[in-house]
Amino acid sequence: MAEEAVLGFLHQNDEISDSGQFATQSGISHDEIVNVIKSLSAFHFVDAKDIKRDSLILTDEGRTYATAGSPEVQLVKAIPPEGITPKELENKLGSQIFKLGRQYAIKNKWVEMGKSEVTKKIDTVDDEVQKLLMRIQKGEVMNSTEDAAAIKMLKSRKLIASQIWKGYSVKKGPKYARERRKPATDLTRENLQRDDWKNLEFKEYNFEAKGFPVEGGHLHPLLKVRRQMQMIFLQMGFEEMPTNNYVESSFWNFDALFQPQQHPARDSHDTFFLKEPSTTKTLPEDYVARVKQVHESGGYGSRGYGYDWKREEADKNLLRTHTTAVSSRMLYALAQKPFAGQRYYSIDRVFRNEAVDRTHLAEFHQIEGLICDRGLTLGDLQGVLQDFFSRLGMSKLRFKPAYNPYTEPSMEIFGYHEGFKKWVEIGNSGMFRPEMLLPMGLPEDVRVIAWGLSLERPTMILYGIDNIRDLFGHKVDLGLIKSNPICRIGIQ
Ligand code: FB9
Repeated sequence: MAEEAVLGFLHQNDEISDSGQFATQSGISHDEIVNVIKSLSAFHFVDAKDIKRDSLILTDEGRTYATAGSPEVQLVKAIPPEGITPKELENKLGSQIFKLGRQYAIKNKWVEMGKSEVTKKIDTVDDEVQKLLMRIQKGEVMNSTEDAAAIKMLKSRKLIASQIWKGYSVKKGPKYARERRKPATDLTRENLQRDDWKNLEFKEYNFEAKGFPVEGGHLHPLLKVRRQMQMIFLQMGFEEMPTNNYVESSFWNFDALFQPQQHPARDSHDTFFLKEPSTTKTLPEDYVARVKQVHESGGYGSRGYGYDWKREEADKNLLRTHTTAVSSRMLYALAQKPFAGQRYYSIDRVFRNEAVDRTHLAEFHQIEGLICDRGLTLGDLQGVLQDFFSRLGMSKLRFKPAYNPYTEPSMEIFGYHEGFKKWVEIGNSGMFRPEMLLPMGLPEDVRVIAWGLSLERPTMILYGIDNIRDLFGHKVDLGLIKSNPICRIGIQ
């Protein structure tokens, strides 16, 4: 109906100068007119130009007084000729109307507000405020000077507010027609058979239109970076270690790594111990004896820790706290064969009973690399770290002495992040202690250099994710999974 009205009007007239007045005249809501103008102009049936003007609208309170009358007039009308007590009057009007009404009725000298009695000084009163509100409600133009004062007063009483009124002036467009026929969106067999395609209006082809989003699987960013890390290790000649056992014995997770049984990491504040199965079934007894030995009294040039090592402590099952537990198994297995150098890596979940915060969850993915060979040095470790991290786009490294129970010397690794313009801690590393390697049966001159980092930190940095909870766990943001970049090479 609005479309016929607009196209019809333009058939007789050159222009609709003001869509607002046109709406009032044609008794159609301005919003409906505006929607039609927008759609007709989209198809070039009309040319529409914005027109704006400052308009006044009633606030909620203003709208109530436009119907019920201003509070001061309501108050006067509620006072019987013989007067009334303030309490009764307030009950009649309600406290808001009573308070506002009293304020303005007194100001207008319409009432005598005694402590115990309220009387009115006038019989009839004209509700100027209500009249003004209704004129504004009807959209009447109010630009006279006395109107200006009234508008100022109504604004100060927060009964009206200014609002930019947006409308259009409309002229015929290049595609103007008395009536819009739905443009054909397809040339069908019927059109050809009926031969009516000649006078069909075809809808313009929108080559910019986005196709339907192709739903498909989405790799979690963690798995993309895992793949990236895996590729780097494989390109550097490393072999992946089997990490498919989250449950580990304290022996391989701690004792084999020469981590003493009273080390703080070994109590349930840091480690998830298992209630069922609480203890491990089998351990290589001869090797266990050597581990007991080295913990208690040393050997291999070490004086050990000199404490009473307990088998039952080593038997306790736990959720592994690091994939270094897998490294100890693999190095022990390597020692049972004629020695050959080996490069191993692991990327899998580890569990730590830690406080959860923006960058820490109770589980994360540890990445570990190790090289086991004769005569390796700390320089070799720094060299392989340089190689590894430069393939991740971090070529400026710094090493800070650190301590791990199972490596000596140990180094924290820092990389300079060009984007953040700061040094970031990107991992930890060291040379496994002889007290760990020799009881396994590895030859004297075999050294093992190793390092570790997390998968979550680089992924958060690469994908600009601030809170680890958006990345991993039950609060993961699926939108992020679906809309993250295909892949991000290099850190920068
Ligand atoms: O991942 C870490 N940081 C990091 C790594 C990479 C990165 O971007 C990459 C270049 C693309 C950005 C940041 N960290 C290790 C450093 C910190 O985040 C640290 O606060 C948190 N660490 C975890 C442990 O938290 C308790 C990260 C995790 C970590 C730490 C040490 C090891 C493994 C993981 C190790 C080891 C190790 C040492 C010696 C021998 C064998 C293994």
